[in-house]
Amino acid sequence: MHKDLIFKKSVYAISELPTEMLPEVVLCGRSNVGKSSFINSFFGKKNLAKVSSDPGKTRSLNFYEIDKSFYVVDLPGFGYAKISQDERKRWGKLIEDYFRAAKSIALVFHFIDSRHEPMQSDLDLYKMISFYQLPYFIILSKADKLNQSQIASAKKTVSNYFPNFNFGTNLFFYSTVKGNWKRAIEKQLYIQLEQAKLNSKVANKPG
Ligand SMILES: Nc1nc2c(ncn2[C@@H]2O[C@H](COP(=O)(O)OP(=O)(O)OP(=O)(O)O)[C@@H](O)[C@H]2O)c(=O)[nH]1
Ligand SMILES: [Mg+2]
Repeated sequence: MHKDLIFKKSVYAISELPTEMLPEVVLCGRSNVGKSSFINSFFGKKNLAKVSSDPGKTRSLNFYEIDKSFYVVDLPGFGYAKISQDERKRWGKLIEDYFRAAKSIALVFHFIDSRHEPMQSDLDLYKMISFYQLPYFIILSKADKLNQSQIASAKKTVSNYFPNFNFGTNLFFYSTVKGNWKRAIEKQLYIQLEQAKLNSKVANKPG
């Protein structure tokens, strides 16, 4: 399905954002939840994004270009204990500055490890991004680690925290190991990208 996947650039300061405008699909969430793994698995290119068993692997905003038609932006994960206070502040600021500066975010993917309850930092992230009123998906990652009854209880838990989200529309399970959850995300992703294109055509219409 995806033919052309390239790593575009790493951004360490807002002044370095790509100048070429494409719709952006932003991946955010706590460290180690599987954001970078998602890129490799979902877009079917091994080792495109750097993944590690050490949390805190992604330290910049990493832009990947998909089929010359949109960017996937891999953000550094938060909540990683072993980084310095200064570095944590710098990441937090970089992420907030990015949301403020970005002009073409089409969709936000917020990853939460399906084995754990959403944490305060997840709620804080949601609150921060909600301000921008962007299309927003929650991805419950590593679902291969759950059995059927754990899946059911994860569904209940997350619905308590995020009552205005619906499974199959903007709330999904995902696994890099089992492929059965991919299709639903893919479908909604392309709906949102089409919508973003339409919106930008309306916004750029002369007169
Ligand atoms: N079993 C299983 N393991 C996964 C899955 N997704 C990611 N992992 C593992 O989880 C670990 C962290 O994955 P990353 O993709 O590096 O996580 P990240 O969210 O990018 O982490 P940061 O860069 O620190 O923010 C790696 O060891 C992955 O192999 C999944 O769906 N199932
Ligand atoms: Mg990462």
